[in-house]
Parts: sequence; structure tokens; C-alpha cells
Amino acid sequence: MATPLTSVIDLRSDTVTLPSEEMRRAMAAAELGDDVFREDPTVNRLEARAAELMGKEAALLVPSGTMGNLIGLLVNARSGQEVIVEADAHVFYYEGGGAATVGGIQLRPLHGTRGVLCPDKIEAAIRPRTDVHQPPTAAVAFEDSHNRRGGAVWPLEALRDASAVVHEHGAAVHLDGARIFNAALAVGVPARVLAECADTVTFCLSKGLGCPVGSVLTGSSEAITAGRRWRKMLGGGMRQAGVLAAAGLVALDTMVGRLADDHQNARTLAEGLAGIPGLDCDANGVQTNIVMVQTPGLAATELVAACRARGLLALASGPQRVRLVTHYGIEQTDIDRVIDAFAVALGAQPAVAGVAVSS
Ligand code: TLP
Repeated sequence: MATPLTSVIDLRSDTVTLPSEEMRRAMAAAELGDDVFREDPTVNRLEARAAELMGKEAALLVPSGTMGNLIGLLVNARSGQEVIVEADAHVFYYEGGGAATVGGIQLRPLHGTRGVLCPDKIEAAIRPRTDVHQPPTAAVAFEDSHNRRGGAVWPLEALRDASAVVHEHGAAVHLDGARIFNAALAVGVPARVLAECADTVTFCLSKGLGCPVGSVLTGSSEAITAGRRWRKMLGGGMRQAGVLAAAGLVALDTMVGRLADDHQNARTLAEGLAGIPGLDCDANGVQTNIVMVQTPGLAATELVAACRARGLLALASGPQRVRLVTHYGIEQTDIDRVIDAFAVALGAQPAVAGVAVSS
């Protein structure tokens, strides 16, 4: 039997990150109040900071990215209207059909290229407002970085052009920026430059930024006022949420810069995996902290199980596709061990000396 890794390395998601010591201290010491009455000073500070970072008038702390996106769609579209999304978008794939269930909003998927929608395609899909048969297109949602497309980012010009065409047609842009700081880093601009292409932006504190819980929706004062009502209805009014916001403030101060390490680790990981026979991994395509590995001829679930037996947790994100996400708490030395775990799982020789393998 193969020797397990000495400790578990969890690359299933950057959502598994644990709060830093500084976050825990800030959470314990946070000044609190009832946020539904808007009396939690720490939440108010976080929302002001988030709005400023995204270049928006206002912000709303929500429990999850899913709720942030749902409210983002609800404030931009109403029942009977349509929102265009990329066919592999998180909001279309993994958010439980919330827009249809809660908002009566029809989502219309369009196929993109690595998550990027081209302006012509968007323009062709926008419904003519004069045709009473067709649901009006109220908004288009973009995702940057793009989860199911392996953390791919929108080139800045593509984002600007796509956004411009949506606005020309009187529709709104919602940006699922769950990992907007990863995207901004990859493109080499501050997050607000990406955010300025959208009317509403959701970003997550609970992923690469390492917070235990929380996402933020940002937008105009009007959108956020409407969003606050939706949040209450959805059960997202969290009372003394300053304990969470305190971690968020620390994250925005201390965790954004270090995302570069995650990107570097993802690239190193992809390069290592690309060299293992039986795996297909496009290392040059890795732009942020997500690595997608194709496993031709092998069920992803089987490979994931074999890795798990060696203490490496990965996610089967398709029948023959495994997803690995680098994050806070994962070091360069872990990456070497992950590559070896894959090599051993596939019956190849480990590349790094010192990793015990037995049969
Ligand atoms: N993504 C999770 C899973 O749901 C797949 C992950 O592990 O990556 N937008 C994007 C682009 C996301 O990747 C996610 C979470 C969300 C929204 C939703 O965030 P949460 O989990 O906070 O509701």
C-alpha cells in the first residue's frame, strides 16, 4: 500500500482556508451592534471599505457568494425578464436556480471562450424590446475569474467591450467577482478597474482572502438599498455580523497581496502535473489559482479517491476532470508533494526525493 502523506493537503477549493491569527484576534475584539438596524460599526466599516475598493457608492455584506449573486441579479432584473450568462457560469451551474426560483428571472446561457463572452454574441442575444413575445434582456452577468474555466480571466479590453455593448442596449452588468482580486492580479490592474465595467459586483471574502464566512455585493446606493431589502427577505440579515466583517477588514489589508503566491503555486503545480503520463494539463493556461487536469481514460472520481488515500484532497469537476485550487496555507513544499501524490496514484515514479512510496 502507498504510504499516506503525513498531513492532509486540501486543494478542493480556496473555500477551505482557515482564518489567520490576526483575523481571529480581530474577530474576538470586534466592536459590534445589530447590523439589521445598521448599527454594527465593523460591518459599516467593511461595507465602506469594500465600496471604495470597487469604486462603487455602496456595499452589502452577505453570507455567501451565492446570495451576493442572487441579490445582484434581483436588483438588476425582475420577474419575466432575462439575464444572459456564460454557459459555464457559477450562477448558472451551481446556484440552485435561485434567480428563477426567487426572482422569476430566466437565465439565458451563451457559450463563451474560456468564460469570455464576445460583444457580437451578446449583442445578437439581446432581445428586441419591441417584440412582445420575447422576455426583455435586463442584464448580463460575467464571471471573472471563471471557476469552471480553470480560473481564466477576462482580458481587460474584452471586459470593457462586452460591458459597453450591454450598456448600449440599456441593460445592466452584474459581475460575479467571487475571485476578483485574483483576476485583477492576473490582469495587472486594481480590482476597481474591473469593477468599473459592471453595475453590481459580488466578491468573496471566504475564498482566497481566507475569511471563514462572507461575501460583499457592491453597486450604486440605489441598488444596495434594494439589495438590503432582498437580503432581509432571504434571511441574510446577520445581526452582530461584525465578528465576520472584522475578518474581512483584515483580509482586505493583508491577504490580497499574497494571492500572487497562490498563482505561482498553481503554475508550478500545473507544470508538474503536465509532466505525468496519463494527465493532460495546460500549464500555460493557468492564470490564477485554479488548475484543471484532464484524466483521459480514467474516471476523475477514481483518481480523486487514489489521491485521497495519500492524503491529498482534490475535486472531480467532470467525468474526466480534476480541479485543484491553491490557497492560503498551501506552501511550495506542499506542491511538490501533491505532484508526487498524483504520480504515485497514476503508477508513475515520484519526481521528488524523500517521498516514501511502497507497493
Ligand atoms: N464556488 C465554490 C463551489 O461552489 C464550486 C468553489 O469551491 O469554487 N461564484 C463563483 C465564481 C464561485 O466559485 C463560487 C463558489 C460562488 C460564486 C459562490 O460562493 P459561495 O460558496 O460563497 O456561495
